[in-house]
This record gives sequence, C-alpha cells and structure tokens, in this order.
Amino acid sequence: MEQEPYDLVVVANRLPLAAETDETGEVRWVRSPGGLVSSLEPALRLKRAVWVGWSGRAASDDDVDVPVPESLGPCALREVPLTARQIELYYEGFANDGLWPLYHDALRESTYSSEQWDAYVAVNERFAATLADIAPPDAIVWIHDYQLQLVPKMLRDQRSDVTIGFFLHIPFPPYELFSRLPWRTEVVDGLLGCDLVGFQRPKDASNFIAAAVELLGVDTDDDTIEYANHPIHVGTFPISIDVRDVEETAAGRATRQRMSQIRARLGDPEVILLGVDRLDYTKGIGLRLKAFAALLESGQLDPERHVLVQVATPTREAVEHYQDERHQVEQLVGAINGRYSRIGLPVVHYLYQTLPFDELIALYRAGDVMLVTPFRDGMNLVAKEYAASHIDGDGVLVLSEFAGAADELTDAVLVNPHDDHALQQAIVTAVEMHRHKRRSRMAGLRDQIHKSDVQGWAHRFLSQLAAGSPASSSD
Ligand code: ADQ
Repeated sequence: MEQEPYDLVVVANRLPLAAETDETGEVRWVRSPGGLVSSLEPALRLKRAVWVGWSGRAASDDDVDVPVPESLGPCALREVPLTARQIELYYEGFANDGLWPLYHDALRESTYSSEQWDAYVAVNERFAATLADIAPPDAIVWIHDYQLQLVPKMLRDQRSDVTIGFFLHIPFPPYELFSRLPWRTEVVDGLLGCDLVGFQRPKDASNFIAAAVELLGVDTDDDTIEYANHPIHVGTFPISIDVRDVEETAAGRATRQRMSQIRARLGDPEVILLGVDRLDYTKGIGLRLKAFAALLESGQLDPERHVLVQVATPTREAVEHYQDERHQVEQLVGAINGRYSRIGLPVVHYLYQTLPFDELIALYRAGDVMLVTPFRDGMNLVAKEYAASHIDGDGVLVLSEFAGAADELTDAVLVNPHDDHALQQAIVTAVEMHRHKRRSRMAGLRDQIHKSDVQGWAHRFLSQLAAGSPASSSD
C-alpha cells in the first residue's frame, strides 16, 4: 500500500484537466471547464489534497502519449485509467444515457442495459480499489457525483477506518421516478456506505431518504439514517462559485476592454441577451430560442435593438440524445437568423465552443439580460457567475424555478420554462426593467452570492463530515 500524507482525498469521474492538441499536433494538458472543476479547485488550494479520477482519454489511446501530470497547482493527481469499452458502457452508457435523464425528470428516455450496469459496477470497483490503496489511515475521502454512487460501500468494505462523504451535483429524483431504475436498491445501498451524503436542495435529500426507507426499510431520525449499525447523515449543501476570482477578473482592464469590443462587434445593440450552457437537453436552450423568436415575430423585441448571444459548450457528443439536441438547436438558430438577421448583423450569435474563463466573464459583463432556463438543474453555476461578474451593479437574470439556484437567487426574474407565455413575458420584463429596479435586484443577487461562496460550501461539507455531526438542511 502506497500512502502519502494527504489531508483530503477527492474522487470524481474526471480529473480536473483535459488533453488539448495545438496546431502543430502537440498534446498538452489544460485545466478543464465544467461545474465540478470550477467548484472544487478553489477549495483544494487550501488543503493537501489528491484528486483521483479518469483523464478523459481511453487507456489505449495512442494519439495522446503525453502522461497525465502528477499535480495541478497544489493538488496531486492520480489517474484511474479506463478502456474505450468502459467509457462507452459506464460513462456514455449507464451514467449519461441511463442515470442522467432519469435524475433530470426523465426528460429523455433512459437506456437500462445489464451490460452497461456491469461496466458501471466494474469501474466503481476500480475507483474503490485505487482509493483503498492510496488513502492514508483515517483519511477523509470525498466522493463526487452520479458516476460513482457505488464507491462509498465498496470502499467502506475494504477500509473501515476512513471517513466517507458523497456529494451529488445533480438532482435526486422523487421515488416514483427513481424506482424505474432496475438497480435502484444497489444504488441506494452503495450510497449508504457513507458517513455523510450531501445534496443541492432539501427536496433532493428528502427524495433520497424516502428511497432508502422504501427500498431498504432503514430507520430514520430527522436527517440521519441508521443502516447496518451505522449512522449516515444526510444534508443540503447548495454549491457556489469562487466569487472573488470572478469579481477580480470582471474588474480587470482587459475584461472591460473586451466587453466594449464585444458590444461593438455585435453592432452596439440596445440590449444583449445572453445564454451560456453545456449543450444539454436539460438546459432548455431550444425553448429559450423559440421564446426569443416569438418575441421578434410579435414585435415585442426588435432585431435592430435586441440580439441574443448563445454560447453552447460541446458535451457528450457520442450520446445520441446530445446529437439530436445539437441538431435541433442549430436548426432553430439558422431559422431565426434566416428570418430576422441583416447583412453582417445576425440576430442570434451562436458559439458551439468552450471559451477561456476571461472571455466568458467579459461576455457576462456585456450581457444585459442573462437567460438561464433549464427544465431541471442541480444548481446552475452560470447564474451565480453572471451575478458575480456584474460588479457594475446592473443586469437582469432570468432564472428557471427548476434550477437549484432559484432557492437562493430570489431577486432574479423567476420563471417556469415549460410555460412558453410565461417565458416570453419574463424576457420582456427583464428587457424593459427600469434601471432603478435592475440595480436593486442585482444588489440582492450579489448580496446573496457574497453570503455563500464555494470555499464556504466546501468548508461546510468537510467540517460536517469530519465532525460526524448531523448535517442541517436549514443552515
Ligand atoms: P453543469 O451541468 O456543467 O454542472 P453549471 O452549473 O452551469 O452546469 O456549470 C457549468 C460551468 O461550466 C460553469 O462554471 C461555466 O462557467 C462553465 N462553462 C459553461 N459554458 C462554458 C464555455 N462555453 N466555455 C467555458 N466554460 C463554460 C453540474 C450540474 C449543475 C451544478 C454543477 C456544480 O448539472 O446543476 O451546478 O454541476 O455542482
């Protein structure tokens, strides 16, 4: 057994980096974008930590012969290699085509296949074996997200000395949906290997407790489950962002210059509407585009005065539902531009790209109205990043009630995105909002995000995990 004196062992499906090939064909590793990475990296700066995860490349991928670096900043890295077949079955299959849609209101039909499930079990075993191998005695191990729900029990069976926490970044569905999963009992049993299980919203926590009662007949006392002579605390820990980092970038001269340049490039419109999402069918990009088109058609928005910038990050391109979603979004963009654009001035600016952090912040600053309209979202960090970027105190956030962020960001224009009239009305309300009201609501949003940043989130989770005290869903 090879053990280093880490204060914290973090495990997630992905390591916080990705392989990038430049124009000369040279491969290098860069910090990767995405919710989990953005959230955890600042917290890790404060700890002696090791991050265990998959690199994003297949084990036999000879395009990428540059080994994964041993560390990223202060955080050590440990790769769990996966084969191309495991990636197809465990990651694209069971996790992203089975669990992801089921956990997001069954917005798409899930695939349930025994072959995929077997790969999910095998990969979870592999992660658990790596953790059992590297975790120092009495270590704190923090496991992340739906790809690794079986790891807690597998690890506990091998290492009874370690303290195990799990955080689910996406919603936990109500039992009526969850019970569709053929391996529902195994998944709940896997999670009950934890000392602390954390969720984004109180409803996710209560859905999980209800599933444990229903499937395993566990005893519960408030937020604690008693199972196999072992208490499991269940709590709510709404995730946040590195507010200071976003604010500092937003305040920089380069960002201000870039923001002015972006406005000029867009033809200096009166109002820039903005959407920034992974191109995922949960994010409601299509509905948002349709609402924008309907408002242009009715004349409530004017292509000479209002433009929409939609940034859509490439994601899970091997999964069919994602290919369909991209196709639909791009068709809509083409149709709207065909009808309402002028030469040299498209009304929808669509970027199917991953952008550097600075560029994203400049875009947030340039955006007068931010549209965050998911059908279902664990939290949604984009909404919080937008508010943090608006150090000028202006800007309006339109936010779906079905994003976890809606619990906290009550000064947004909250909307039910399933209701097309309500969505159109919310956009009009945001576009026409008086400056005084905009500033007062943005002040409310910014107060809220200052109250809880990502460092606070990680601290709260880790201190409750270390203390072994019941997590409270009210604080
Ligand atoms: P995601 O579904 O990925 O995260 P989100 O919370 O919005 O969604 O995070 C996306 C992150 O990626 C943001 O930090 C954003 O800045 C970044 N990003 C988006 N588009 C980008 C682009 N084109 N270029 C560069 N960066 C881009 C999951 C859950 C969420 C939950 C998070 C964290 O689905 O509900 O909030 O985890 O728990």
